[in-house]
Amino acid sequence: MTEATTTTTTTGPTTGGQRQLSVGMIGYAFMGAVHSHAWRSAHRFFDLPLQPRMSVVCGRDAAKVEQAAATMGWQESETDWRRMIERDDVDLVDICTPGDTHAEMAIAALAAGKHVLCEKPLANSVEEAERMAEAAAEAATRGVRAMVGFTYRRVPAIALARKLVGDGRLGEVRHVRAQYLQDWLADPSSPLSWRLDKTKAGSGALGDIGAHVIDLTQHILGDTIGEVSGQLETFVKERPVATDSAGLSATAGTERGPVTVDDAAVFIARFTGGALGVYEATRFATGRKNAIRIEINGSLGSLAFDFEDMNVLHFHDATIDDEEGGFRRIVVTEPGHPYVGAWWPPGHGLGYEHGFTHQVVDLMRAIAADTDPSPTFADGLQVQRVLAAVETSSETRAWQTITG
Ligand code: SOE
Repeated sequence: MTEATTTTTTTGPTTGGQRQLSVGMIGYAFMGAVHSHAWRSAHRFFDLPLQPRMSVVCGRDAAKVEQAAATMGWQESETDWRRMIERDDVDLVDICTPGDTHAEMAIAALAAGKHVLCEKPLANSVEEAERMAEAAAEAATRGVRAMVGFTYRRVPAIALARKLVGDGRLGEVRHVRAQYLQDWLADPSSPLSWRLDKTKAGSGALGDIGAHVIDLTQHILGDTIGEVSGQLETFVKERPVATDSAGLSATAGTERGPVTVDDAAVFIARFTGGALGVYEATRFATGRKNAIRIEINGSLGSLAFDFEDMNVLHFHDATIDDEEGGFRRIVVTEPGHPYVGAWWPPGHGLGYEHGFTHQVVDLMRAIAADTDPSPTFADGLQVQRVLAAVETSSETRAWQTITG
């Protein structure tokens, strides 16, 4: 591991009395675009202790990354991430690259005294995630902070769900039902892009989208999964190799190659606090585009959420008379709802990109307050352990306990 070279508390020069946080981002495809939007918009809507400065975006192709810098609002572009993390005008490194690069980049950035925001899942293996969590814990002693991008925690309806559970409105939680359903791979002629390559992505639907619902349900409950029993399946074993890809779109070539990750993952779980969980993650649910569905049943009530109707949370209060009971549709667009007051007048609703803005807002506030942002790399490691346990369970056809 690289020696820690810098002791730092952020940040660069001040603008109008406000400290600046200079950001360097690695990767500029789908996640890079939505992260750029977040860095661009955060200070326009939220009162922040730090002023983000979009210093530099990094990618391997000089012409493409220069174009991305111009389109997405970065001041400069760079082709060497190692050079980028050493720059004086970079206080925070935002990692938006495939999982096989996360450990090396994040550990190097933390050692160089740079705060880190790293896309999910934290890593491609438990071993990498352990090294990252260790590096983050050490960096925190120098005031250097690290966050993993489980963005959906910052959807207002999800934040409200966590609050209701935390306030005891559901009583004792007994059932957790969670699905992440997409269909962008259901067509067998869809090209083989990096998300279908285990060496790059670590796993398929399990890590790419299953990781989100694992994190979300643990976050809402304030509890962790203790054991799992699961099955993975690869329905389409071979696809045309992509000649080019951008975000989720790719161009198919004539050559064919093997799919080395799961297309779908299902598992059952036991939470340490006693709740039972049923999980499903698939990119083959025809007609479902980005359906993150969570239902939680407790002794005093239930909650239900679907990202395809993301400004709504359904709540059943089991303490009121049956005659007046049933799920109530809470429209989460009011100023008192988490994050909402910073945006539009009541009732106007938010979209996919807002969760990313809330993520950088919370990250900047934590950095300025010299506290760990949430979710930490330790939280990312815990999710990684659940992913690994589901994979092992699928191979061994046996229950796996989450240890560590
Ligand atoms: C593709 O399945 C993907 O872009 C994921 O990688 C993201 O994490 C998810 O939020 C949307 O879908």
